[in-house]
Amino acid sequence: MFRSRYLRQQPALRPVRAMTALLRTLLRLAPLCLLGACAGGGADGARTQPRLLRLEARDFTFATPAAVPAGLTRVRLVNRGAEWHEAGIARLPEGTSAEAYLAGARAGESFPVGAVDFGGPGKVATGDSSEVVLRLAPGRYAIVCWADGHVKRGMIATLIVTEPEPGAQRADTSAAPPSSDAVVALQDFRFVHAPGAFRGAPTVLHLRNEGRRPHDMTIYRLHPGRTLREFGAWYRSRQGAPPAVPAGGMNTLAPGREGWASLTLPPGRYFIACGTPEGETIHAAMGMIEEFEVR
Ligand SMILES: [Cu+2]
Repeated sequence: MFRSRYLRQQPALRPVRAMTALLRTLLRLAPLCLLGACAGGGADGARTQPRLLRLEARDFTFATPAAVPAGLTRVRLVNRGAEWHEAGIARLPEGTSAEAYLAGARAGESFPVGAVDFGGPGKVATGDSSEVVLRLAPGRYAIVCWADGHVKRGMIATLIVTEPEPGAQRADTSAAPPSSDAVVALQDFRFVHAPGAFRGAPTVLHLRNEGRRPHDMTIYRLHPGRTLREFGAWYRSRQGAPPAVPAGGMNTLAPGREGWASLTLPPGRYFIACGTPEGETIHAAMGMIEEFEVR
């Protein structure tokens, strides 16, 4: 999540239609499961999918349910806006509110009200979506888009995570974390993972913040022939079309927190970057950035 002062306005981008098409196909094939109906628990007691929390981003609002039960949750962000959007899920300390978070963000704070960053779906372009699995504890949360400082324009929503209902408890406890294909450790200040963790086939990455600072992992796909250096130049100047497009990832995780990101990356050149702020800079500028190729 590139926060507040680091990014300015971005031009509208072409949708990533391939991923949207894939999503549509999946929705046709298994509408009930993807709509969360499978979270009620299998008759045979088998592990079930975590329940789905669907967030829709527009310029500059979130559509979200008011409340969801605690437990493992698939959080899907669908970007219906023209801008790049993301969804950070931050647990608000007792006695604070999304309004207080917003006031802090507008006052220039990078980590308002001492909220705990629980992760969230990484940044995607218009028409695209991204999905993560998180373990949500009961409490009051803010859903925030820090991309280009959108939160300051009011792109924030409240989500209440309730104690699981007695009847639903079994479903929550029987939902297992996704089996992951690779672990990506977020350390101060680098990504640590096995070679080949990022690949073209559908992949679940288990992200763990092993550092002492909050971290995120935003994925960008470079347009053919474009380079990370060119992206850096564009990032500073904001002149012309961006040389890369965001492709999801994991929003900011507080130290010790974890989550799972579901990815299907078309072939191409990519980089991952941590946009979490550190003083006047961001972790990407401190070396927490890595380029790779998906074949
Ligand atoms: Cu970081």
